[in-house]
Amino acid sequence: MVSLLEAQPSPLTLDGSTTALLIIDMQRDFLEPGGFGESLVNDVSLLAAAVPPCRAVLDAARAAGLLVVHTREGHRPDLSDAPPAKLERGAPTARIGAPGPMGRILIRGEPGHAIIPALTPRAGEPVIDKPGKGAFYATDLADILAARAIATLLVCGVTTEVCVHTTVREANDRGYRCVVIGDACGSYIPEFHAAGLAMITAQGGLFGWVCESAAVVTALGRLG
Ligand code: TIU
Repeated sequence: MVSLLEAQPSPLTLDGSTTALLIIDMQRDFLEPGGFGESLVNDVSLLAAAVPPCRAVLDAARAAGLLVVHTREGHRPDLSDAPPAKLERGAPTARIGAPGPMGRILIRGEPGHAIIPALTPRAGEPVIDKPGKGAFYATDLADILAARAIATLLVCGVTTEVCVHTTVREANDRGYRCVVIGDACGSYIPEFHAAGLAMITAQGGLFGWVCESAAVVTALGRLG
């Protein structure tokens, strides 16, 4: 069944059988104090506004029977998959792998690496552990999407201009129709959030479409 989604720069049709919801890095390490986001000297409370819209589209996607894929950014405990160039960059208050209140920062299996409780994956929903910013790099995401013949990605999560954008750029080059759910994304830097969304729709849809979570809920409701 097909439904029309209101979006910028134009509406587009959604086929529930070939559309997936991709939720990027809604992890405690980015959204809660004491994690990686705060170690980079960010105000993590700026990301909180994205949680209810993410929850709304997650509920709608589950009800419509869409494939839901979650991602987590993080590294192996021995840091063997963390390039020195990533570890040494910037001036964080605590580096990747350092101990923090939610365990070692950005390390798989630590409490801070987990997806926030409001968006906990259900059994059967793939969770992609990624060492980079893009969700396709060094993961089996492309295989999972191909196995379900997914052509359209509804993308949300954090942060807009970093892991969401990198993933959308990767997906765009791989031929996916990418729809970024603007209010279900968030950034520590509000002007980067706005610019990131503007870049998606510029020039007639350079990387795809941008829409509101309410529009996704409406469109998916017609599929269910
Ligand atoms: N998930 C993600 O976006 N990783 C980041 O490091 N984002 C920042 O904004 N720093």
